[in-house]
Amino acid sequence: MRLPGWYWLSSVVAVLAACGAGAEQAHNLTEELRDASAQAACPARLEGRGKCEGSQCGFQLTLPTLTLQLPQQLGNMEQVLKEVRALKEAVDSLKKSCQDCKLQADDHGDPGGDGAGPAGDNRVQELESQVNKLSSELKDAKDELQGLQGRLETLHLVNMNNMEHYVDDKVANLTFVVNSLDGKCSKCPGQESTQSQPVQHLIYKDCSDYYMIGKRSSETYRVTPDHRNSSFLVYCDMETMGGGWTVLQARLDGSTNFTRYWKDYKAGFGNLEREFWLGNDKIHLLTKSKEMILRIDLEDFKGLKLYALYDEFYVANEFLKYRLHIGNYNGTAGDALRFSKYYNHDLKFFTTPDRDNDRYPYGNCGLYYSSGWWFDACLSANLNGKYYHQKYRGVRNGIFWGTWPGISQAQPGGYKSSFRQAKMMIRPKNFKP
Ligand SMILES: [Ca+2]
Repeated sequence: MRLPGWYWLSSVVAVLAACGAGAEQAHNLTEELRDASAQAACPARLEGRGKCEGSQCGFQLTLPTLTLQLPQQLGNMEQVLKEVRALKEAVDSLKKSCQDCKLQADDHGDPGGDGAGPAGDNRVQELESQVNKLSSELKDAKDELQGLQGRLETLHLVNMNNMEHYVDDKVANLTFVVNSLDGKCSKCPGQESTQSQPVQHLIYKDCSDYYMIGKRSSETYRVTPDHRNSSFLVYCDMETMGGGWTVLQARLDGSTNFTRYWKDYKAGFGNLEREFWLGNDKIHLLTKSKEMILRIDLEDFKGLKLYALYDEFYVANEFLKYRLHIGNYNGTAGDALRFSKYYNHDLKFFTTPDRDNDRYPYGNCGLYYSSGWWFDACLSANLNGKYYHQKYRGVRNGIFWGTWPGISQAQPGGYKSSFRQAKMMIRPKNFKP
């Protein structure tokens, strides 16, 4: 930048003034300024420029090398500047590589990973919608799978029952053939010794078979309802309504505790001559062997005796949780097993205090009512309840038959009726006494 003439001149004058000479003096004493001592005192020199005349003459000022004393902090300036330069280079390089990246991404049709642009937003939305779609498809597939699983279970149960019936039919046919051959052989020549013996069934499947060979005494007999399983003892009622009954359960005096776990109800417990539960595995084999009817006999402490008859009775195996199947009701005690839409023991699984297969979602009916039974949610009948010797209060966990005369009039919290006797027994449907 060029300074104005007046500024330049005034500066020179100021320098000379600092050296102890006036302006006029400087103008007139040019020669004296050349003096060495003067030079040492003031290193700046002012001299004329070549040959000239009067006021046209120019002057030349010579200044020594300028050395400024700066604050110490300014010494770091150079280092700072270096760093700033390095930073700038780094920024430039980053900027360039960024641009390269963007160009490369554009080449590949990918708007880049920052997702900040509208293209990025679209991509995210697209991905989101795809994820939502997949999630909904997954849910549909899961529902479908559950449906299929349910159908599979139903099919499995149906097939199991069909197979059981098929095998049973075959075994029944074979037993019939064997029995008839046995009868024929006893008449064969050379078999005189056996001819004198009465023709007997090879297998007594239940009490009705003993009745058929003339047994009329009510007592225990050995039966083999299924040749693939071992035989076992049962109590036969040969008197009630023509006889031939295989007794499954009996309550007489409270001598046997019926508050028991699954394994006891499975195997059976008690005394066959008194109070007992025959056992779910045995009941299953007996009802699988032949088409059975069920008779229930009840007596209260007033001496009232009533009965219920079901023209079908089948108990499934343990795998199917001893599910109950009952047919049409007939009798005097009322159809308490199929009391209503909400209290129906037909087609229910067996539940014990340690095995909850009932339809009550908030707890175990077997635990609450102290017994093993085909509980619904929970009961309109329970012949395995506690044996009370008289009416009782509290939880209705005694022997119970919901259609018993007067029983529905019981007040909540009031006294509950109890039963002196209960008995469950079965007989083949086609039995003719
Ligand atoms: Ca339950």
